[in-house]
Amino acid sequence: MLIWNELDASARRQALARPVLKNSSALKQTVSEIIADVEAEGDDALLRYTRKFDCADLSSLVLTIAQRDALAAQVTPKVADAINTAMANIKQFHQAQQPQDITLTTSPGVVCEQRFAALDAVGLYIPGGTAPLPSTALMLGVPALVAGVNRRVLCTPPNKSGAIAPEIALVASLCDIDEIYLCGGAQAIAAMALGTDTIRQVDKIFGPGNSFVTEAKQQVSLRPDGAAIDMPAGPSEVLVLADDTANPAFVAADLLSQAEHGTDSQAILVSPSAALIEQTQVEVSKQLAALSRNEIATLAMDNARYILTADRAEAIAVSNSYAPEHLIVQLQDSRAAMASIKNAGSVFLGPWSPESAGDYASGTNHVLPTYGYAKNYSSLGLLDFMRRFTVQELSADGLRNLGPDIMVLAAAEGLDAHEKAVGLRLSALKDDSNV
Ligand code: HSO
Ligand code: ZN
Repeated sequence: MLIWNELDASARRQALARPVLKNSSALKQTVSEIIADVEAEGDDALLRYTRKFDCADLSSLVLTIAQRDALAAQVTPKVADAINTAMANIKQFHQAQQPQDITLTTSPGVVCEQRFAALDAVGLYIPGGTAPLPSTALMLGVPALVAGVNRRVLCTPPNKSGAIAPEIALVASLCDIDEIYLCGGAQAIAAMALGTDTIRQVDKIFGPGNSFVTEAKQQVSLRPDGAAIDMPAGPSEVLVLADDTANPAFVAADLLSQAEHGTDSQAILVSPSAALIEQTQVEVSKQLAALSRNEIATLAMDNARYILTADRAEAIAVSNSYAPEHLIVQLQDSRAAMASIKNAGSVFLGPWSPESAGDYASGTNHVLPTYGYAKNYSSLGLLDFMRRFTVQELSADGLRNLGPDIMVLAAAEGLDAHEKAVGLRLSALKDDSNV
């Protein structure tokens, strides 16, 4: 247990430090070679890397709609029902985020508009690996559908026999995704960003992944001929704010649900109650033993931090400076704490709001800013699948009124053509007073 009051500035920084990201020069080099190979050889490179990394010898990268639906039909009715329930909630919450266009007359005869349009083509990356996550497919597929994105492309690595998890196939079918490619890793990101014969280029790439995927997203996003990305990524994290009114078993379970994601997951408990911290530690060891991903969770919990603060206000201040991806608040009157909570990707209020609710089914998105980016990035939502642009229209009177000021500003910047573009029109208006 760390006692916040006894730590100096550097020990406090250390206590809230994130793990160093694996972005060595070797990783950067490997990823840039993969991207270059995909650019030069297209589908051949994709098939070769899929043989090498996924041990799948594919004749085609495409999962057809018939194959998608045959896989989807294997999902048990119980799981299919739960997927449908989750989807309905996620759909409702993202539909409610539909933005309103603005039309405003800023000065007489000068109309300014702000409009929103869906992106034309998006790439949704769903990792494979030890735990393929159909919930992530929902978190990306639903807002893309609701936003009205024209081309929704899903890339996910195949298993050795060239198939994907039936649950992912079901989500793809529910989200009406008909472009599915059996392709993962940096090579999938390169293909979606740059295009190959089979996989046409997209405008923006979404979704989590391992260090290769994350690095590839960074690299393609820096290329003018590449694609935009959703947000920078780091390991998943949770911070629980709890006092002695909290149930230690609930707190422990929330910390562990983060820990089981990966060995680099961050789990932090900040509390003004030493007793709650001690009871939670006992609960953690008890619950840890029973988890099927016990090894992963144990390694992650080795880096867990338990921080004792002087009071509730200091606990909230610690959380704000860490800026967690997930913030779970189990304080007396958790709702009241919202007034001072500033930085968090997603907040879970009160004893009955486990992170799992937002991970799967309540309706909020589980793609969230990690690694301190909750200070300056937002949680994923409908607007990330849209772009915002403006329109303006000036009437003759509008230009008559505003034109002289525009000309003064253009002259002050020494930009003659700008000045003329107004001046010529004003002269034309003088010549033709009927306009
Ligand atoms: N907690 C993860 C999302 C997830 N959890 C998927 C379970 N499945 C990152 O927000
Ligand atoms: Zn989770």
